[in-house]
Amino acid sequence: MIIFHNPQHHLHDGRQEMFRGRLVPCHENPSRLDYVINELQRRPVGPLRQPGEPDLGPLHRVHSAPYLDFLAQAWDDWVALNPANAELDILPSIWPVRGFRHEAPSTNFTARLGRFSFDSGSPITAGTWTAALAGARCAIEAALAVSGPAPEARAAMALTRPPGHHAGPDFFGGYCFINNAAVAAQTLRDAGARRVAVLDIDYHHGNGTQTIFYERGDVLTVSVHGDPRTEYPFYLGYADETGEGEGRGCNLNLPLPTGSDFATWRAALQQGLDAIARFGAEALVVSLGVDTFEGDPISQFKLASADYLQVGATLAAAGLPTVFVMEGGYAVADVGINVVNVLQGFAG
Ligand code: SP5
Ligand code: ZN
Repeated sequence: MIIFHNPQHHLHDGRQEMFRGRLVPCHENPSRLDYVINELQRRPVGPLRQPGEPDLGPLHRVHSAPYLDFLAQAWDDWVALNPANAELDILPSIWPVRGFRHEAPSTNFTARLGRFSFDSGSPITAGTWTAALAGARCAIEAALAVSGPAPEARAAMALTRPPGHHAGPDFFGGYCFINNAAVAAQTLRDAGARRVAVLDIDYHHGNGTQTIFYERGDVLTVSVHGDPRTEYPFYLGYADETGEGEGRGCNLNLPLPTGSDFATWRAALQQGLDAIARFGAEALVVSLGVDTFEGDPISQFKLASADYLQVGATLAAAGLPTVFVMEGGYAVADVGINVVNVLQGFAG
């Protein structure tokens, strides 16, 4: 297992997210990844590398040009409005819901910010773009490492933050800006895998990944997550969302009730893996969130640290070239143990 870690992740460091009527410290903070790196130094699972400068084609095939341009320029635009803004995070406060014009030609920064986002929990900071772009490089490198006629490894990981699975073709939210799992899946396709599966085991539905591939028949998206009737992101992730057009039958949502234990969760995971085998995937991307952990402060499943060893072994049994992509997990001191347990279980 080759691990590509994002050396610039610290540059994304939000101060506050909007949470139940007040601004609270960001759950998604740099210490999360530091805990994983520390645990990997204690229990190595393979070489730890920094990404190089791969071709960014796959990034541009999953996100729109106006969205990427907006993200790249957002901080400079924000500070240009008022130099004092340099001390503040960027948080959206207005969105074009039903009845508004999504393509309105508004040039106002706040208007554009709302056009490209869906929640107020995902601050853009001075280094967000740099950190997110380096994460995309990790995803591309990890996918390339398992690709081609003579892959360097059977499995690789993009160990990065900010996470990605809530980010769609042209929107950020849920702490996510660039959809690293989608970038990895696109890279695998571009490198020759005819059919690719993305298996999202973060606690939250991978709405961004679903939306990016919803009308494509070459990428199966599967997500096991808290039931959106009660859990974030609420407006997507139901079992009746199965894909459209060419993508009909190529999206599988497995929502589970709040409080689900490992036995329940594991049965859903197996259902997802069975669908991936039937689809005939030639490569697998795992959106690895460990916010399914019993101690997670914002989630409601009951997985214990030792369970993640079994999760890794179950994923390995699928027998596919595999790219792990880091997503959520907010019980920060346990994130390292839980992630490395998955990787160690996978390695066997
Ligand atoms: C990548 C990822 O895991 N993103 C998650 C974004 C969730 N943001 C909203 C959090 C709201 C949680 N509400 C739960 C109440 C717990 N007391
Ligand atoms: Zn999550």
